[in-house]
Amino acid sequence: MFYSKEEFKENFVKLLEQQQQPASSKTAYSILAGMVREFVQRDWDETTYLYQEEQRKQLYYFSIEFLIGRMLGQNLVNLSLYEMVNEGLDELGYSLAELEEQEPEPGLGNGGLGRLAACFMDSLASLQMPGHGCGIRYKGGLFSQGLNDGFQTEQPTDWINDSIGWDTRREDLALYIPFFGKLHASGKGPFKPEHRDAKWVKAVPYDMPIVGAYGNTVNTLRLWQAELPEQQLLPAGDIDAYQQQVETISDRLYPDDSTEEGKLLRLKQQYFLCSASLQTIVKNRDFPITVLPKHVAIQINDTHPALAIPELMRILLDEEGLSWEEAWGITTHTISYTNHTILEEAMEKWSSQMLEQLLPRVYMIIQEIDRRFKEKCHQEKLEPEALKKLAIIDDGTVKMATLAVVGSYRVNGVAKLHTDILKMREMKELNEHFPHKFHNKTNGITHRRWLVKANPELSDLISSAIGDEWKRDTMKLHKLNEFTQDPVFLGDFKAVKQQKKNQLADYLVKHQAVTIDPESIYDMHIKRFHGYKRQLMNILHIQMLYNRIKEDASYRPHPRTFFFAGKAAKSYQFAKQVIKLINTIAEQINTDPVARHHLHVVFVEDYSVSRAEKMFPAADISEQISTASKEASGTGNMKFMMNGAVTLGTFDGATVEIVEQIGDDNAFIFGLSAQQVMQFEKEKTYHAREFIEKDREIGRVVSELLSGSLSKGAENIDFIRRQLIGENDPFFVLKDLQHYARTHNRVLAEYEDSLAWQEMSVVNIAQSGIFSSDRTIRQYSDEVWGLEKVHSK
Ligand code: GFP
Repeated sequence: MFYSKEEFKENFVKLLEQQQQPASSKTAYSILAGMVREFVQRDWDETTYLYQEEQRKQLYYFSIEFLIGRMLGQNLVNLSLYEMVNEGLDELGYSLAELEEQEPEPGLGNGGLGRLAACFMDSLASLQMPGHGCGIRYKGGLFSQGLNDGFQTEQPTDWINDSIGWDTRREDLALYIPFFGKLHASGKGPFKPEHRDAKWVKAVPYDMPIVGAYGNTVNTLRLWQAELPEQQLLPAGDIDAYQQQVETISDRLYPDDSTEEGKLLRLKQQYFLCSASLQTIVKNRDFPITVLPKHVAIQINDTHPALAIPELMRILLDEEGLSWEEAWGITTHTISYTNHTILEEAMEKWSSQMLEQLLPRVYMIIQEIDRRFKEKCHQEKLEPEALKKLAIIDDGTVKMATLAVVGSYRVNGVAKLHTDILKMREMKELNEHFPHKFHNKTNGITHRRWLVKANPELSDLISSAIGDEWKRDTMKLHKLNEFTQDPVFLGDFKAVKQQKKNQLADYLVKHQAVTIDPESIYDMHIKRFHGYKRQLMNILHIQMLYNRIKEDASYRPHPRTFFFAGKAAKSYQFAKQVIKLINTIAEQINTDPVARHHLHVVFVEDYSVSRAEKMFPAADISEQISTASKEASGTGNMKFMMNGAVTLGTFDGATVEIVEQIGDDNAFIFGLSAQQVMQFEKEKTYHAREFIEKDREIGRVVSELLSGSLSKGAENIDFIRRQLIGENDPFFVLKDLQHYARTHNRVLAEYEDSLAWQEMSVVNIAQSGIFSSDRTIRQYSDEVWGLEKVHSK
């Protein structure tokens, strides 16, 4: 333990001296991380003890992803030790930033959904609320991304073997999960099935401390690892093969589900997470099971953990011996559900046959939930179409979103627009059936990582102007509104932004051998690759700009660097082709003797939390250009805003609420509205071909694309061609393209007026407080979970 800089230095040096090897950065990192881990342990034990002692209600957040990022720096920030340790190390000749870079980064998430879960963990602990995460300890996480000739490559990561281990193995809490097998009725009386010939998997929890700021709360993120069970539970046959089968359960996040085998593996992962987490909650309780909802709230993050509903029913019925009515009452007062998307493809559906085979008892319970719900709906005399929509099991598939709504006590969308669309359209029938279930909880982000940690220069500047109360209460950022016209403050802000831009430029030289112009405008489109997120529209616009520079000698715009970063799912060919297209266009532009002085396209490889921390603070422009109605919320939009980037986007997701906060004058909004998109979808009156045929610029760029000159061989754009032409451009890329281009021109003109631009940036920061995940968590707690603050120093 250390409480002063001198004490820290003394301990650190002592531990260094005990090392056999020379003191590399890696060794120094391990020593420092070990010291912080020890620091945290005492508070962690105390928090755990207090939770048991006070018997306060606990929240368990079930999520297939937790994109937590590196822990060392954030833990130091939350412990208020960052500056002290930074100075201490500096005096010893070490750089804390460099040591932080040594930490292997867990790739336990893909995009916004997983990062949201991580922000929520931070907020729960910092608000001193008893809330814990339950997830999977994927050995390989998501893949790490590389580029080969502009194509995405995917390599497994190995964050576990390389790690100092923030997490602790809890062998004492290991559990066993049955898959496959057959059910047999046992004894007389109520049906009590015996599960025979099951294939057992051992679930071992690894607990990770989640360190809260401003107090001594340390919550737990429990990640389950799948292992071979003990001898007596092993099946007959080839044990090595069985071990391999078992271990794949916690091997990768989102295994390829284009095959039946892949689908089965995903289903196994989901049940593994739900069953292990629920079994521990029920087993380790110290209250009667009938009062579970008084002591426990479970939030399911999207439908991946929706099997928690039938699994909790199974435990209550078969292991606790409750009646169906009692069990259903408890389940539907314990579990609540967050929906993150309305995209048809992402609304999970499992084949009944597969479910029945893999999880016979759970499937039987789903059938009974469905039967009872259908019976109720029939009594309401609904139209057959409505009945079909309300069915949980339909056409040989189980609709997980419907199951999640029926089995939860509250259901929420993640931004106002998204919740409205859920209520009015996607889940209209369910909302009518359960009128009080649906509510909105607009997402948020933790300012502790995305501003205090990622941008200490800006944090200091803000504190120098308004004091540092905003760190505890981000609504206090409002006070910055008094500085939006202050030329000195605006000048200081500009200098900080420049510093962050320079830092990113240096980082890219070092890590990707890319040189960019720090004086250029940094325009960033960073998120997972998807058709609706419209990276394609962005790159087609860049190609239009290039064509204009080549054609018109008088068009020499302010230099801009366009950044792209994000991963495409392994089997998502369209998205992978967009990545290739971006890199092909990048090469053409970046090597052009004229164009390269005005445009630069950079694809930042292997996007991760730590890279994001370097990018958000350096951005001038935040691209939020999804097809309106498709992006449930977005959280990158909030990270950019908080760092003073100005939004160029559509009226979609939480961007609508961002604009509500800052006013129309402080953002650049373009394109179809959600209403218009939905109208076109309904009436089918949009024809992409007309844009190709009638708009000269669009026609040109599309023909360049289709002729193969932009793709180095037309076969590389098969899927893009299919989407734009064959499927009539379902994301309205060509429809919005010209409006997007005109809006870019407006952005450029405004950027030239430096003071006005800084003013817009500062208004964005001043109004960003409401998008802190602390606000979101308070709302969940007040309106859904009923948690109480536990203790503070
Ligand atoms: C998904 C949705 C986003 C939303 C996040 C968190 O994120 O609109 O902000 O969940 O709710 F699409 P991605 O996984 O797509 O990034």
